[in-house]
Amino acid sequence: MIEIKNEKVLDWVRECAELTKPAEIVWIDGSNEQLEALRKEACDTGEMIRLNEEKLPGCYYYRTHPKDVARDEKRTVICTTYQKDAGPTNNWVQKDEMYAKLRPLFDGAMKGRTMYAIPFSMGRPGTEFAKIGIELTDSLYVVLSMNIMTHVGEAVLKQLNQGADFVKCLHSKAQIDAKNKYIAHFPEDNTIWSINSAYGGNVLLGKKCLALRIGSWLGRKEGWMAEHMLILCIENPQGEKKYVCAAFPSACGKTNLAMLIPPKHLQEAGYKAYTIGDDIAWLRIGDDGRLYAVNPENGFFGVAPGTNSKTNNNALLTTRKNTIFTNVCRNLDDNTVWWEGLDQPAPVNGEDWQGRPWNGQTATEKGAHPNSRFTAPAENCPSIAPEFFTGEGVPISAIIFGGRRAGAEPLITQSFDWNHGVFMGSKMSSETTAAADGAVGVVRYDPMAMLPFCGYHMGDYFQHWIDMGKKMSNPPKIFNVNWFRRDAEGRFIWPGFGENLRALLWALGRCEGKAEAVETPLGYVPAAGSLDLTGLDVTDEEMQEITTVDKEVWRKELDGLKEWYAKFDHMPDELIASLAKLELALD
Ligand code: OXD
Ligand code: MN
Repeated sequence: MIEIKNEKVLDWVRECAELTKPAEIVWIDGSNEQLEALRKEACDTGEMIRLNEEKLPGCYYYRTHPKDVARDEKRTVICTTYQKDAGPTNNWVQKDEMYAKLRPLFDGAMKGRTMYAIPFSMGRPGTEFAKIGIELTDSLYVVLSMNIMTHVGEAVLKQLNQGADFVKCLHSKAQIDAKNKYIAHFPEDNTIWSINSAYGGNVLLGKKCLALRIGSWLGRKEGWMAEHMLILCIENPQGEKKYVCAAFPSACGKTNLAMLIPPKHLQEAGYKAYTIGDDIAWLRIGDDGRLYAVNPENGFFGVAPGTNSKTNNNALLTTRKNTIFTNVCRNLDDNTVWWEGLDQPAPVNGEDWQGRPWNGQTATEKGAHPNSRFTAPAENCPSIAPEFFTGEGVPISAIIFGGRRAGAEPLITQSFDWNHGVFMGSKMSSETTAAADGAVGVVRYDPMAMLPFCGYHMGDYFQHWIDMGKKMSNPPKIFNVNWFRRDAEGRFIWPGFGENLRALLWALGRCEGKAEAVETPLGYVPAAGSLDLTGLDVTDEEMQEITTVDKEVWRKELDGLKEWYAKFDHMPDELIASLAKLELALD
């Protein structure tokens, strides 16, 4: 391995080792040899289980503590000098106070353990978009997962030796003590400290912590954007490629949309779809005044339950090798994995996500945790785009916002312009899911799907969006979608999954000034007949229901929206004006 010579790096690692007192320090260089030895070690200690080598080559099973199975938003904190910088939607603790509180918890936390030092890059090392981090951790699961999710290897080590700056990420699973769990961000110091958790979203510090919370802070400072968005490429029958970004709250179908398979008649017509990213987009303005996006990650940390050959065959195929499964159900007969919704019979001789004997025929409880996950290399994905491998940005034609709402929001709405699109994003709301601790199914505002991930004051975040719009001569068009409308019986009206491409093609049609639309108080919705419905089992009345704006419903929504806006001590004038305009249009 290349020896690290960067004094700043060495000083910081020494300081963290003095605090956490590990038995030894091991540097991770991402080589296969080293990783293979660590995988073996993880299996020897029982931390991980090697799965069936023929059916799932290179795959491993891992289980977290039963109370440590999701992102913990109550324990996620933004620590700045002044509260005004964290804003009203983040948990805030004064940064010096937080260091003082965390130091005793980290003191000796790695005693008798190995501290692994993982230099990693978000974004391909050396590209314009990339940022380097170093994660220090006492968890082999973190080491092996970071090697899937980020770019680890010699290129990063070389950059560090050339003096590259880095985000300082310190993690200790400590005692997995829920009372002392913290995921603390110090954006002023480019620092993240996470303790007493082993769940991916809390401990794979390159992902939510660096790429979104610290990333959004850096983006504002440096003039770019870090967003909770998938990136999808759609190729038309003429071979023209168009790129869209889409923001949905956690566990609302971003991975499914990112890997969508076009409906048969569109495939036959020559449409293709390719995946660039499923969770995070970093966006910069190009010299041509357009917005360009990269996926800073190198793998997918996807929700397993519900993934099957019909809902997302590409995701399923992605997980067939070199994947780590967390908190799913294990089939003891053939040492494979299973989860609810998989198109395979449940095991009769299984172990549930907590390691208890589980028989799919008699079980009354779920075999896999609803937020059980797969951690899989992006290169496994059959639909991965060649653009993913270059790390150069792709030009974005459309930005799609969306939430999980049984009513109110139409299937698809186009904003009047960029600023109105920012307003659309600011009023996004969704029913909560199992991806975060807490009640599931409660409607909450989740602007741009960034409520749990924005590292600073959201009023300033909206202003940053407005300011970015001013700098672009050719900004993407902005849309809002809702795949989750339900009828009186509670059934989903829109079929979703691959069929969502129909709505995206309408959006791309709008970008080219082709598709017909009708103006409503919320924006433009598809005119009757403008959305391709070939072969769909949705009646005209149902289409009418999901593409119109119910003023009565929206007057009630408006009350909630005003309350939401009142939370902020400052909001861009442009958004206040959009809110007033909506109120007027609903009268
Ligand atoms: C995720 C999340 O894991 O949003 O991507 O929680
Ligand atoms: Mn996410």
